[in-house]
Amino acid sequence: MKKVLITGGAGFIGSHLVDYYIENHQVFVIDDLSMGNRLNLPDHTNLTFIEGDVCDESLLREIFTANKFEYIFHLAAVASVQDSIDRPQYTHKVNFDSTLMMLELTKEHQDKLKRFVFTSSAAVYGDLPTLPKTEDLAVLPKTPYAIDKYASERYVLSYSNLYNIPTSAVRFFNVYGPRQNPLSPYSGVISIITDKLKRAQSEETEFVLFGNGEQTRDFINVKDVINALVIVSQSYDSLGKVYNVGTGKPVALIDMMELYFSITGRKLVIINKPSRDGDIKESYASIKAIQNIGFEQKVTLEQGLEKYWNSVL
Ligand code: NAD
Ligand code: UD2
Repeated sequence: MKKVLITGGAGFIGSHLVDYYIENHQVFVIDDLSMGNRLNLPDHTNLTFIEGDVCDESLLREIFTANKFEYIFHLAAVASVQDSIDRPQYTHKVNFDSTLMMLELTKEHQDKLKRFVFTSSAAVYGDLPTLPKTEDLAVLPKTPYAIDKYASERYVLSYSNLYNIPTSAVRFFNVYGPRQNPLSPYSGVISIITDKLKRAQSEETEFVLFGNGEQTRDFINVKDVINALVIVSQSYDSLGKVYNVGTGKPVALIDMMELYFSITGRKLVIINKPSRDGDIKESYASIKAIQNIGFEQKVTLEQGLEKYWNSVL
């Protein structure tokens, strides 16, 4: 059976990728469970779960020596921007050093490799005003998280050109769906709202709205994200390239909230506060490049919110 390695596979997006591969592949997950959860993973004979740190070179070397992977998806990261601002040295190790180390190991063990895919972020664009964001725009990474994502992404793509290793990268916009951890104030806004709506049945529940709610985001359902990852990993054209992963449609935060309230039949008490420092007013992706290799959005925001809500009831 073909082997797939998914770092960060016990997390939100990684666990959905595990679900995609698990029936027909031998799936290896390495995750230190700092944010992920063992319960996100299926109980399946095709799964090998390794609780460990992606910065642990001897552990990674052992895994690469014992297995020849067809696909490697490097998702493990400290995904919180605020955490990267609070602990830049630590997050640099996880968000950058681990990528370079994995690339070197991949170089030594690439016999069966079809693709190494790195998950970068729309954060690399910073707050430059040009919209929509196209992959060839100037970038302005402004936080340790964004800087490490951009540097990792460049290394990953350069390994394709310099050493002929099959690599690609993706820049996720605002991903939402089941299993996104809502516990940090910097968790995805849809996971925070979902968590609060659940509680709103029995008690009046407050939601702090930063800014006037007119800020836009490109919310993409995790199912579409998995589809995008699979397409990028299988396309020949995507070798050595980076792709935006979004829907191409800006949605105002307040409109998303109204839609969610009407789907659930519940409301939250909105507490208005000033915008967060550095909050981006408008953000959405150009998805022409990924559409050209076969991607199309399948889950509308309405369908995605409905499914998410049903999954938590
Ligand atoms: P997540 O936090 O749910 O998943 C990341 C996983 O990595 C977690 O399970 C965590 O336990 C694990 N991890 C962290 N440090 C580790 C370490 N040192 N060793 C091993 N495992 C470690 O986040 P997610 O939303 O699923 O994000 C997946 C990837 O996508 C990340 O690289 C993130 O930066 C990127 N991304 C996500 C979004 C989004 O909207 N969710 C947007 C842009 C980019
Ligand atoms: C996303 C990423 C972040 C970074 C950034 C780069 C997520 C979870 N975050 O931040 O990692 O890549 O893009 O631009 O993917 N909001 C509220 N109340 C809350 C929480 C959020 O009003 O309780 C607002 C928030 O101020 C923002 C919007 O909701 O205007 C979306 O917030 P988010 O944290 O989900 O995502 P974003 O785009 O700020």
